[in-house]
Parts: sequence; structure tokens; C-alpha cells
Amino acid sequence: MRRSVVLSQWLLSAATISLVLASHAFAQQQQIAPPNYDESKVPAYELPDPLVAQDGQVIDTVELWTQKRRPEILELFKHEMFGVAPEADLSKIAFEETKTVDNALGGKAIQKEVRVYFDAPNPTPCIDLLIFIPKGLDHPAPAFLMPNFQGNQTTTDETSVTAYEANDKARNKDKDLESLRGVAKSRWAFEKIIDRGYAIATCHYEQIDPDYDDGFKNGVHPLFKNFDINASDYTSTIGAWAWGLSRALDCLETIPEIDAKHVIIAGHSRLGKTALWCGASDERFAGVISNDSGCGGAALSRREFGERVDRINASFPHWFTKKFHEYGDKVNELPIDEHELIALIAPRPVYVASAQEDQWADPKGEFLSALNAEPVYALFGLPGLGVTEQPEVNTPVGKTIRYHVRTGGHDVTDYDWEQYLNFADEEVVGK
Ligand code: GTR
Repeated sequence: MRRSVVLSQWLLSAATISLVLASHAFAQQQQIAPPNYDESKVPAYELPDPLVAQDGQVIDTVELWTQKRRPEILELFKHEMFGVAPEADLSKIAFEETKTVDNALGGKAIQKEVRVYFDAPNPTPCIDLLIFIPKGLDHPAPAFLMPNFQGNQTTTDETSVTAYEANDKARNKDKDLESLRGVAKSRWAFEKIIDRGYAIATCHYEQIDPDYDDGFKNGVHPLFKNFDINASDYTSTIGAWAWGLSRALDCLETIPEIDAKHVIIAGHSRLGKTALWCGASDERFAGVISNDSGCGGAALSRREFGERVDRINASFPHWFTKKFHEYGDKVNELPIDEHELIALIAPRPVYVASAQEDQWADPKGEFLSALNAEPVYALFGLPGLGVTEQPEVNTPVGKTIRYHVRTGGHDVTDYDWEQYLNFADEEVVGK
């Protein structure tokens, strides 16, 4: 009798404690501070040194960087932020050319559409790559690979571009996707890109993994043999998008008109975060462009300016690992920061771009990441930004590491493309 009273009292207090803990966690979740846009309120911080190994060894040669410190930092980014590299059966990747148009973009380009199957012979998951290749070149074309947000048909008015068909698991399955033709065309300077002698490939990012927290069921995750929902470092959705884009590069490698040794991975916003991780982890990419990637991309987490780690994890729980959720209120304990994500790209060229009105993405934090990646490029004898203060608007700076902040808001504009094409010419293709 007495024992059961004690037991029920214990159960009651255990229930009370868990209720209190649960409501505390709930309260904490609700207590995400409003974003800070005041430079004077940026906390003091010390960045992890990319050139000091975890055992304290100073990294002062390319060999030490490549053999020791780079692998360490890469592992940290996997375990803390983006998740482990997927183990998938690459023999099930297959490509099918679904369309070729010989005179696209006013006759300047060949348009190809290639379906990349991730689990052949199963029809899904797959991505539909839209590729424009300049005509009349006497060499394979260097290329940009840049995923899109709403489907290939949104990137252009060209009616030859097949409208993306949402499968039944897609978020936008009920939308009239044909009606979206051309809605994002201002972000895709296709003619300019073709005129400068570059190919461009794009696909809808949610064909790789739908962009919502679905318990990692509806995209490519079920194909990853090492995916463990209970692991703190499971492959996140950004990790999955990056993996899918590497498969798109596998496909580009099979197209003779494309110079696959000169493919630049580019992305805007959440896809800028993805481009950085994709380029950092897949060294086949010859260059990387981060357009307004912000928190979890180029912006330093420790500045806690604009969008912060606690907020991004609350809004987009699937983007990063479970482990990354632990750092919301203690970013100073992160063993990495975003300058090291850029450093992982060295010695390959990288472009970090910001927009003046895009304070949510912390333009200054994006600049400071690029700046603090310089010591690693310097090990290779490579230059960097050439300035120590964020430049004036519309004033691109740098060699190998480039940066600009343009006027305007969170977007990809012709101005941005102009700079990316110069970067591609001068840094990637080396014309
Ligand atoms: C925002 C998010 C940003 C950025 C952006 C986008 O809502 O807070 O980190 O990724 O979305 O991808 O457009």
C-alpha cells in the first residue's frame, strides 16, 4: 500500500517535472529574440582559426592543410551542420535525354533536357535537368549549374522548356505549374550567359528533396543506406540537395558539348547555402557562387545579425543536422564558423555576393566570412579580397575570392550575372 502511494507520488512528480521541462522547451522555442539589425549590438566573438588544428598544431603548409586540417574541418561541417555524406547505390543513377531543341534562345543555343534517375529503374525520385549550350563553339562549353526554386518553366518564357510536373509528394502538387512559366526569368540571364560562351544547367531543387519537414520520407533520403533519423549527424535536407547536384554534375560529365572540368556551382539564398556545401564537399566543381546565402551559408553565425541560428533551426528544422539545433543559444560553442566553409573551397575560386537591402542575410557577415577565409587561400599563394573593409555598393572586389554588395534586395539580378561571368572568365576558365 505504502509502496504504491510512494510510487504514485513519484509518478506524479515525474509527470510534473516532464510537464515543466516540456513547457520550458516550448517557452524557449517561443523565445527567439527578434532579429538584430544594429551593428553596435553584435556580440564580441572569436572565430575558430582555420589554420590551427584540433590538436593545436599550426597549419603552415599546403600539405598540412590538405592532409590534416581540411579533412578535420570537413568532418566538423558534416557532423555539426549538414550531415554525413550519403551512402547510396550509384549504379542506380541513370540519365535519359528527354528532349533536344537545336535552335533555342533565338537560335543561339541548343536546349537539352535530361532526366536524372536516382533509383533506376524506378521512375522517382528524379530530377529534370534543363541545359542550354551555346552554339558554334569550337570547344566544350564551361558551365554554370544552378538549381531553381519553382520549376524549369519558371526560368524562361521559351515554350520549348518542359513544365515541371510535380509528383504526388511535392509541396506544390496542386498548383497550375504551366501558369508559372517565366515568373522567375529575371533571375536567369540565359542569353547573356550563352553570349559569353557558357552553358547553364538548372533543375527544380524540390525534385531532389521536398523543402518541408516530412521526417525525410519524400525525397532521396530513403535511398541513403546510412540514413538514421536518430543520429545527430544525419544527412540534412541541404546535404541531400548538395548530393543531388553532384549527381547532376555526373550527368554533365557525360555530355560532350560540356567542359565538365569547368563547372561552377551557384545558388541563391537557401540554394546558396547548398552551393557552398556542394562545392566544399565535391571538389570536382571548379568554382562556387553564393548569392545572398545568409545564415547557414556565407554569413558568420557568431555575429548573430539578421536571421540567426536559433531562428533558422526553428523555421527550417530539416535544413541542418539535429546537432546544429543545439547551438541556437550558444553559437560561440560551434567548433566551426562559416569562413571555414568558404576555406574548404580553396584553392578553387569562390564568389560571395550580398545585397544592400538584404539585412536578413547579414551582408557584412557574408563579407567577413570571405575575408576570414583568406589565410587558407594565402597558404596556396593566392590573393583574396584586397580590402579589409566591406566595399561600397556595386564595387566588386577580390581575386580568387570575390565579393560584392549590390544595391537592391534579396534576388539574383543581371548585375550579379555580369560579375559572375567576369569571375568565370578571369578566375575559373582563366581567359
Ligand atoms: C528565408 C530564410 C533564409 C533564406 C531564404 C530563401 O526564409 O530565412 O535563410 O534561405 O528563405 O531561401 O529564400
